Formats: sequence, structure tokens, C-alpha cells
Amino acid sequence: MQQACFQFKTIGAPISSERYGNGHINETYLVKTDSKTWYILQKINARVFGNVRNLMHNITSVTRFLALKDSDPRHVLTVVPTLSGEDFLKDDEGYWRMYIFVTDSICLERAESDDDFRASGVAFGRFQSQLADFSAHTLHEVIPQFHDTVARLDALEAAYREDKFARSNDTNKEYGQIMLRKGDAGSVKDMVHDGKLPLRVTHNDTKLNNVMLDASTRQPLCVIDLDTVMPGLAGNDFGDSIRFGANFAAEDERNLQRVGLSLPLFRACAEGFLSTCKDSLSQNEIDTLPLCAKVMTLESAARFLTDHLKGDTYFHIKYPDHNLVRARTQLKLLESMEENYDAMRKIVREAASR
Ligand code: ADP
Ligand code: GN1
Ligand code: MG
Repeated sequence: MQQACFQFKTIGAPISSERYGNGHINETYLVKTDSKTWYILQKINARVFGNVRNLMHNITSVTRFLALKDSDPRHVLTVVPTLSGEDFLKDDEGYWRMYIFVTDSICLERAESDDDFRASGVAFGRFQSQLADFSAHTLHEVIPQFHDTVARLDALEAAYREDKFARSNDTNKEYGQIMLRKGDAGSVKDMVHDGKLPLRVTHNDTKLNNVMLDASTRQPLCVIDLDTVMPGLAGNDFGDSIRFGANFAAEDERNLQRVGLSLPLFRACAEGFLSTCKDSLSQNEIDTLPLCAKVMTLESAARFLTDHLKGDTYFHIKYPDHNLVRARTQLKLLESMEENYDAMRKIVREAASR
């Protein structure tokens, strides 16, 4: 990692590097230099991203496009080239890339106020509307069927049946709870198939910790973690934000009594998101935002449980049953969304008519 730091065109020489952030996929390091500019160095997870060249093509083309609209380096992620001018480095350890560290910013694991979460909604809504005229066909589908929730449930079923690590007995209840809700996933898929929901260029991983806020004003600066920018559904970007950020508790809270949907946070995100992209959304897209929140939560439950059954090869874990804990948390959140579904729909209607 230390050698990799020196292979990029940094302003100033790297003087320290330390593991950074809470991402579940890549290995992230903060690199300080003897200049004022700091960097983020990432070892790209090549097991998750089979074709790193295509991945980096997506990221550089999207960031260049965004930079033409707003050249402030704090408003768009900036890829730092290697000494030989490439957008990533391949060495004996794997694939590396570097970004400019967004200065005077904060990146939150939990919203500290409704306004923090409103800012996240604004950032992802704005990201989507800024990319409305980006040519979607130039993007590679870096992870096929990434948000095909029906396919995610099929993958869970296969893992459950195979039961390679003899873990299925502990997951019968959760498996049943997920499969019971396949209809919701199918209804979104059918709407796409019938042309009722359009594919747009979306972020697809809209967690609060993938947004940078200004450290003093707490207004949104830019969206980061562009690995999964691909054609997708506007509702899934909204829904995944809600799943992660409108929960009273963390994504991996063990005490399920603490888990549930916060309607004030839901409202804040809906208002922020719709304030920046509602003019480009169809009525069907707006109407299905609450459904997409449920489906993204269901999908995450399925993905975490699948990874648990397959021996934890996808998401970083901190302890042996971490993915099972995450799956249980998602299911409890989903139940809470179901209980609050009418209120969620009302809030979205109100936010859309502001
Ligand atoms: P992962 O795909 O593993 O989630 P991310 O790209 O989201 O990786 O990076 C992990 C964390 O590193 C982020 O949540 C954020 O805290 C921090 N980070 C990433 N890129 C930047 C950046 N350009 N400036 C400041 N912090 C960053
Ligand atoms: C991963 O990379 P990170 O931590 O922002 C995952 C998302 C999941 C999320 C669950 C490429 O996001 O899809 O929703 O974990 N990213 C990828 O926390 O699979
Ligand atoms: Mg991330």
C-alpha cells in the first residue's frame, strides 16, 4: 500500500497513510502529504468488480461529465492519475486508485439531525438530475443485475438449498420472512418490464456515508463511491438511502427493539430528494418511492443472508455472524416500514407537491 501511494501524481510527497472509513467493499486509506492536499487511496475489491478497467471507465467518464457542470473540486470526486497517466494501478497486490480527499468535509454514519439527512437526499437527487443528459449506453454494467431484487432472492434460495456451511438451520425464520415478500420485488420488476418505470443513470449505493457534507455548513458537497453508477431506478436510489439512513439504529444493530423507521428522517430525505429531482420524475416514479424503500430493504436482507450462508465472501465483516445480524436488522426495519406504509405514502405525496 505504501509503495502504491507513490505511483500516483500527487501534489506533494505522501508522508503517512492509514486505514480509513467504514465501506463494506473496498480497502480505503487516507494518504497525507507534505502539501495541503490529502488523498484517498483504495485497493479495489477485484472479487466484487471483475472488470476494473470497465469500472474505472464508468467513474472517470461520470466524474469528467460532472466536472464540466461544476468545476469546484469539492463538488465532484476527482480521480488522480498514475505517474504513467492511467486511472488505476495494477501491482502484485491488486488494483489501486486514488481520489483527491474532499477537504473541510464530513462523512456521517448516522444523521445527527433531520437536516443532515435532508442534505443527503438533496445530494443524491441532484446527482441524478445532473446525470439526466449523460449517455447511459456508454456505461458498463459493472455488476450485472445489481438491483434485480427477484434475482437476489433467487440467489438466496440457491445458497439456502446448497447450505455449504451448514448455517441454514439458524436462518429458517429469516429465510421464510424474505421469501414471503417476493411479490413486492416482482411488482417493481414488472413495472420496469411494462415500461411503467424508466431506467436512468443512477448511483445505486446511496448510503449516507457515500455523501460528503461541508464540515461547517453541513450542506451537501458531493456524492462519492461511484462504483455502481449504472442504469437503474430513481426509486432505488431513494429507497436505499432510506434503508440506511432513516433507521433509528445502525444497519447492524443487534438489539432489534432499537430498530425501526423514523418518519421525521423519512420526511427529511423525501423532501431533500424530491426538491432536486422531482421535475424529471414521472408520477409512477414518485408514487413508487415508498415501495422502492421496502424493496431495497428486502433486497439488502436477502444479500446479507446470502453472504452469511455462503461463508461471508462479499461484505466485510467484523465478527462471525455479522451478516446474519445485518439481515435481521433489515427485516425488522422492513416490518416497521410495512406498519408505517400509509404514512410514508402520505409524506411522499406532500413532499412532491411542495
Ligand atoms: P466502499 O466502496 O468500500 O464503501 P467508499 O468509496 O465509500 O468505499 O470509501 C469509504 C469511505 O472513505 C467513505 O465512506 C468516506 O468516509 C471515505 N472517502 C472515500 N472517498 C473520499 C474522498 N474523496 N474524500 C473524503 N473521504 C472519502
Ligand atoms: C456496500 O460499498 P458500500 O459499503 O458503500 C454495497 C451496497 C450495500 C451496502 C450495505 C458494491 O456498500 O450495495 O447496499 O454495502 N456495495 C456493493 O451496507 O455491493
Ligand atoms: Mg461506500
